[in-house]
Amino acid sequence: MTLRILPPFLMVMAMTACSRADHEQEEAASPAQPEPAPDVAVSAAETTEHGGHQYSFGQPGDTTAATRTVTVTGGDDFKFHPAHLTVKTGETIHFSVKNTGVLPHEFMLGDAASQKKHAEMMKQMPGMVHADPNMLTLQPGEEKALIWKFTNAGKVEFACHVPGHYEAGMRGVVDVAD
Ligand SMILES: [Cu+2]
Repeated sequence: MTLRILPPFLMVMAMTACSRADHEQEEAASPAQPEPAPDVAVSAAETTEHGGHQYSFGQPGDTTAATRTVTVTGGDDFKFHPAHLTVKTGETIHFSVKNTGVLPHEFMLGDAASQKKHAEMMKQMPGMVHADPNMLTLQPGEEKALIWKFTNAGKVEFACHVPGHYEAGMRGVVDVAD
């Protein structure tokens, strides 16, 4: 694999240059068995993930491609309403998320691994404000939109990682059906 000898910043450029269609084909061909990557590719993948480019559970959606709007509320009862949602693979959802409480809350979409990673980060830096396309930080009364395209069948979670909220039950599930 010739990319292996490139320094990480060139790997990032090479990876971000891939077209959307390429990614979809790769994911469709081998959703569960990613090739073991050499160390340099792993660090490049993390860089692109932090840059908001690649996610294992879908991708930032285009507003005009949204097939429906789903209103989700979250409040100081530490629950999301609704807490369960079913979508089809390939569907783009416009989430309209409202914080109905007097405390700040989050709405973060992610697979189990990314939820865990973010929860640990929030414990270390509770005041941290995020600008990733898979999540919203909502002040009391605030309402924001998040557009997401679900590209892989399986379960995606949504959660609030303000310390203590997830443990209190502030989470939900999106079932992505074939
Ligand atoms: Cu919360």
